[in-house]
Amino acid sequence: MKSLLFFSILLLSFPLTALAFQTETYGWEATDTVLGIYGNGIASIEDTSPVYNGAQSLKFEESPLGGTPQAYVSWIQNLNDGDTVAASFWVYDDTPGSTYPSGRIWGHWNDDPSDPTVYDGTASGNEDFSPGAGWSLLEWEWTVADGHTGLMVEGRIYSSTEYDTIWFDDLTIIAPDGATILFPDYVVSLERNSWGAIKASF
Ligand SMILES: [Ca+2]
Repeated sequence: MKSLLFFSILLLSFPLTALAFQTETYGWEATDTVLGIYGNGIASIEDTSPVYNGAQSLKFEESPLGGTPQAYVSWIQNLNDGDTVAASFWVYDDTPGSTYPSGRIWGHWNDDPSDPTVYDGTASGNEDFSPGAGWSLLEWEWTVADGHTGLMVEGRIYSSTEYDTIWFDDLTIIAPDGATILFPDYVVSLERNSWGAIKASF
């Protein structure tokens, strides 16, 4: 009995460091679209169709045609080497196979917590395009290295015709507890996560 009690205490005293992750989601149910855009992308709220979940999604179209427009959908800050960040979102693409438009999940480093336009190099991502049978899930996991502290998650559109359009919904981010996860409504997230640190950086 004594040894059982000791064993129970031993189990309870192990910190759950391996599980110290936070999960946050964003579904474009309010008015905020993106944290920023690179290239010829136009972001707006879709309130009719297609919507994956809830009443709204993010509509992302390309105009004029050129380059690979990127919608900045989440910014994860306060990262350290060895941290892992996982992101996923649903993409609506109804042109099957390799026919454009197609979506992709990608990322780049931004280590300046006060400026969402800073680019500190590619973080790569999932090489797969959305398959084009309607809604599909794209996901990727990054491991932080080389002293980077901020990761910007991109929703990309690959397009062949002006006004090609894809839609995003139900974004999920899983990051270490110590990180700050920012969504397009980031002022609210900042207040919730680390208002003091944010006030210091703006
Ligand atoms: Ca939604």
